[in-house]
Amino acid sequence: MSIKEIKVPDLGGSNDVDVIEVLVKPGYVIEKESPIITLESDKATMEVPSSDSGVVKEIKIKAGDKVTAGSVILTLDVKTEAAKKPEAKKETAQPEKSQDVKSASKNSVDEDDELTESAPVQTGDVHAGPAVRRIAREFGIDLSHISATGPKNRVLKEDIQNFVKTKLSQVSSGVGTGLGMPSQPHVDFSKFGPVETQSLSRIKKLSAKNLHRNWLLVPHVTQFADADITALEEFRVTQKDTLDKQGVKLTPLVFIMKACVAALKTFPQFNASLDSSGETLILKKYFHIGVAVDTPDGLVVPVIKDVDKKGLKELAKELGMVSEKARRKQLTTQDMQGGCFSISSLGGIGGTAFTPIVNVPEVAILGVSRAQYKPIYVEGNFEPRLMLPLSLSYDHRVIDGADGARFIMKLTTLLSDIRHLLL
Ligand code: CAO
Repeated sequence: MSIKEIKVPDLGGSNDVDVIEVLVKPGYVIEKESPIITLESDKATMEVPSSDSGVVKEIKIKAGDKVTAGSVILTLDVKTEAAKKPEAKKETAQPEKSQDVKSASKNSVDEDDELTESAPVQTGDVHAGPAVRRIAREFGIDLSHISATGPKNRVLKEDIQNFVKTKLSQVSSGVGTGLGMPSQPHVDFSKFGPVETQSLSRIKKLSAKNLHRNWLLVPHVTQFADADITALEEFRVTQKDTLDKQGVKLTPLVFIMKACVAALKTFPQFNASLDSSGETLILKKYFHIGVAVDTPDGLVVPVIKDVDKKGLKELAKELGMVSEKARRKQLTTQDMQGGCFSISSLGGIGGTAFTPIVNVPEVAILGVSRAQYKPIYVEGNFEPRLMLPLSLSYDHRVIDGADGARFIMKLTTLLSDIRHLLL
């Protein structure tokens, strides 16, 4: 092993020149003439080539430092065999400290990239070194589209990597592919204040993808209406204690599920799916209702099967079991398949209304918000009535606005007098 210091060459008389970027790390195998640092003076930006080949041992400077001719940049192990043939010897050159050995050979820079101190590499508004420009050229990336995070607004290699990563993730999530969607810019938020990064849970990643697809695919319309559930609530309260003792929680949701089934029977186009060609409607003769459940890991939508065939108590029991299963992460794929129509109830939390996203391939979804007593004008007088806000989103390719309004009015009628549910 022979350690050699690699120093800053003559800078044409310039002193205290800024180090903008260090292009190598300990463990890198470099060849003579490989660019190792980028300097920037008032007049020019230049990449300093190594005066020897070898394995980088220690970096003596960092971005932001100022250097003069003779300043030590790094130390190089010039006798390591790997240094002679960097590509062939990459693995064997794994250093004692198991550092990552990478090649930073001269080949990584185009023949036409000037590496001398006279090389001005700032063109237009974009500020980048020759090696970065070469990578951008290879990927066909216009540097002006990249958010620069380097000193003095300089585009770094990491900026190109982040740009490519963002683009690839957008392709896999469907953004920017054929829909003319502008892509989300990459922003370094840490420039504005302290930040923390958290990776999304598996459920969140999955639902983000589905929600985004559904949002883009379906022309949504949301219709709102309030249902008078004063009588329903009176009935529920009379039953609640008895059922509580049996471990069954009777909430307004099970009544809403039954009302939805009755409305789906009246308006079969809501109990349907478009086939994948988008030209045929498949009408379903069964009534499976998806219920959105909030879990610490994100939103899941288990499906309660054959709601038309089950009573309120049975439904309440099943809903309790299934939401518990969801929160314990025990739902199976089968538990979440086969839904005809979904309900998303935020009534236990609050809020006045929201616009739920249709759960494709279903064609409609009901959002339920918190019921409130409101003064309602009844036969010449204001009466306190418990009003339940409903938000029906539907796929306008399948359902006309008039049918959307009819469906939600049917729901309000059914819920305002639950005897209708018996018919
Ligand atoms: N108005 C007023 N009170 C309501 C109500 C409403 N619309 N809906 C429920 N409540 C009451 C219940 O009666 C219960 O009170 P009591 O114990 O006094 O009876 C309380 O609020 C809590 O209800 P709950 O939320 O535990 O039960 P639920 O049957 O209404 O809902 C479930 C079950 C699983 C749907 C719910 O727990 C849940 O996860 N909701 C969130 C769904 C969600 O995240 N949707 C968003 C999807 S879009 O991102």
